[in-house]
Amino acid sequence: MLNRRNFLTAAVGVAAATGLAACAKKEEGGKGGSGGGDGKIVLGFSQVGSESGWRSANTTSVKDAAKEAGFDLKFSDAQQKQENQISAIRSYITQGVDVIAFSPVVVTGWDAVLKEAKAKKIPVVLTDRSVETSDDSLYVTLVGSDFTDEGRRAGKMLEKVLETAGHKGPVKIAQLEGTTGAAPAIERAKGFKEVMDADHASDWKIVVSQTGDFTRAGGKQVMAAFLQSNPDINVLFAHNDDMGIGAIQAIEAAGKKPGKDILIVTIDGVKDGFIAMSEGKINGIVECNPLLGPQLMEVVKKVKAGEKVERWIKTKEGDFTQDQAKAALPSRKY
Ligand code: GYE
Repeated sequence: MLNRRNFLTAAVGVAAATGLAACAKKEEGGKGGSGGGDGKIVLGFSQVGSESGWRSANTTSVKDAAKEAGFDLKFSDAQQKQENQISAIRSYITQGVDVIAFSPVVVTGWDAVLKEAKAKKIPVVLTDRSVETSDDSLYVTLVGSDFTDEGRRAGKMLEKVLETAGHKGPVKIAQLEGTTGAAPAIERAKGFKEVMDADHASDWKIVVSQTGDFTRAGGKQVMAAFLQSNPDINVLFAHNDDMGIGAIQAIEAAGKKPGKDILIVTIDGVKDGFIAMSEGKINGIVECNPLLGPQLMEVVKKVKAGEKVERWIKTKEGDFTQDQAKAALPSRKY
């Protein structure tokens, strides 16, 4: 927590200092004028949905930071549907906002709408999740986490968890994947597999893997099916806390003990994840920081002013084991 807060403060400080030093060039990054007519920066933001605790915290952070920065924020929730995000972005283009920011639900299929934004000279900032595009000029920067590294950290976390539990014998892993085609689902799986292939090719095996769409209901339903088809699973790696929490319900319903019969590693670090961990039901959590709002607003200001920004502004985060859960719980902000 402290690390993260220091990092954010430092990042904002650096951004502010750079902003003062550089003289604001209009025209270049944005449309030159402010779409609001009252001098406020108009930011169109298309959110993925409200699928998880992480997402709620992220939405609050974006809204609060936009208010704090004095922006006119146009916000829409795409309910995890790409077509909704595409129409939201189109409507921001039609309205002539200054900057568009969005957290893309999946990685592919954005080129057409991003080209429309570019044609209207509206800069696009990605936040949280990345896209795959043939044309790098279609977005300015990504403000978000390194999901591949989070997957690797989850692999390393599982090593610790197995050791603490004194686990012997084969490690039969069930993986609950995030939304199919989403950057965090692809990259977390990739990072985890890297660790597995490099150091545990003979003793770890992913026996089942399926999407739970980053939701509790999805996690519960898919885990129940996993337990039916593979009752010998002894580890669960869930791409987010919410699916892990849903899975805990399914594990208990099957008469097993989460955190004991099935060791659980998740990613995010939302309050409910920490509560489950302090109750011994989750064994390790890899943090993914949702409080991206302040960093995002700083970047939007710079982009609007035509200043150069880094291509990827990474988020700093930590890892937590059960013995740290109780101490960390009161200071969890989301
Ligand atoms: O881990 C999950 C959310 O994109 C990092 O999306 C985000 C992920 C997060 O639904 O809980």
